[in-house]
Amino acid sequence: MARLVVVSNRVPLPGQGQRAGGLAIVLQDVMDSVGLWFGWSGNTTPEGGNTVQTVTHRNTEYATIDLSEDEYQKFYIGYANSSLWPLLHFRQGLLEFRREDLEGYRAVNQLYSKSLQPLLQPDDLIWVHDYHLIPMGGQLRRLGVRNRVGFYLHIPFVPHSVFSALPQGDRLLQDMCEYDVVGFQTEEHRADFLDTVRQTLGHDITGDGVIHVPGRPVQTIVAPVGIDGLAFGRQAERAARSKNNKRLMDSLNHRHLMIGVDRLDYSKGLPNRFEAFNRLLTRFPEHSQHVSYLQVAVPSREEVTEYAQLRPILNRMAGDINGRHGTFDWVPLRYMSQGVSRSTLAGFHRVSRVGLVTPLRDGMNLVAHEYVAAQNPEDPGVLVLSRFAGAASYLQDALIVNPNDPDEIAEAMHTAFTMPLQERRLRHARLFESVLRLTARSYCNTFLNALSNKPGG
Ligand code: GDG
Repeated sequence: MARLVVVSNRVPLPGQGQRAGGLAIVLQDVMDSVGLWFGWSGNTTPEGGNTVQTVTHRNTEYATIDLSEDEYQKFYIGYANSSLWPLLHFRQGLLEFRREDLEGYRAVNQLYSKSLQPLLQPDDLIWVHDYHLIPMGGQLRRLGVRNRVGFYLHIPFVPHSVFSALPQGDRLLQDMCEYDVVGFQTEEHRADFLDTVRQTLGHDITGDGVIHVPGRPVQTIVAPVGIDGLAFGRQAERAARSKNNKRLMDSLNHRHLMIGVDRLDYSKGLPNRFEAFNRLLTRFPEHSQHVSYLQVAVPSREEVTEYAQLRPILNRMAGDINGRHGTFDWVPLRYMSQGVSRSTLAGFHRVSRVGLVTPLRDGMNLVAHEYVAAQNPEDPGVLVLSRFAGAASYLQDALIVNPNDPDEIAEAMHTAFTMPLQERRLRHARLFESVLRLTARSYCNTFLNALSNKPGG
């Protein structure tokens, strides 16, 4: 069997503990199939990426390079997270572009490619992940790599009219067309990509999603990410009996809990969600004193201006909501900007009557899957889900909302808190079926079948 080589911006080294972030969560469930995982160590050093460090753990070899501070700033903070991330989340107004960042991005990709190339074996299947590393496919080819190379985009793709705001965007599209297979979370993302390629590069595209780049086909596929729902459910059941859960339940004093778990990222729509909670308590005062909302928001990418600016906004809103609605024995909004362990989160999901997943845009959003998987099927909670999360294409029995309208979210919160048990069970049963269909394993199989050119892939 061919060895699988995974390339991602950050490599979660064994023993480093878990960080919030979807890509690592998905791949952790299929680690037994990964032969080599290559990427950045997460360290910046004065000499940058001159040496590759390797460590082997349970049949997987982890190979990492460091970056210099200058490389990190231009590549990661600059182009990847100040140009591509906002643009591909439809936030053209937040897009910052500097040519030196673009050149830094390409240079770091070249560094990755040159460092990876000597580690490759002729039969390896190479799977490159996410927007940080788009140029790698073409760069590896130019270094003489003849292996099958695939690329997967974890975040949305945008319509042509939005994409065209990106200076030199045509180069990026050409880079994406250097891969053998390009994968997306939803049909909509793939369709927007194909339309953008057609309009920008003029390639022929056939109904099976193949782009006919002169001389070579590029297969595009939809391969939605997922989690091991059964395992997460078991973890939640165990965690619900833990000391932390007992403390949480005691503190709730028989009130219903509503939960949100997100990286602190402007794409997750947190200010609108806080405002929606404010409106719930104002417009539906019957919930006053009877519900508590717990928001876990782990800080992320704090060196990017927009991320740093979000934190004080949420702090202020949380203070306003608690000042306005709270009483001496009830804090309506519990807002934590620190991480919580995965098993503790699982237990918290299980006892929450409402799960809030209301990003303004999201490739998929695994928290939606986790919330559903954690529920007790006999007495399940209700998922409130943004129509602009990729997850909404697959979890249609959630209460689907437009995340731009705090009133609509507030109404969905009210519906969720007052939903009869029978309807909760029915919706949960259907949602859980979908969660079980979309596993991390099925995601990998779909992608790797296409990459190894197997029929049905
Ligand atoms: C990208 C795309 C796509 C969150 N807080 C804590 C914590 N988390 C975990 C969640 C979940 C993961 O992090 C976040 O995954 P998401 O999918 O929700 O979002 P992104 O990080 O933006 O991921 C996204 C994903 O890639 C995969 O393709 O779904 O659309 O943006 O698992 O539970 N985990 C722990 N403590 C926390 O405080 N342990």
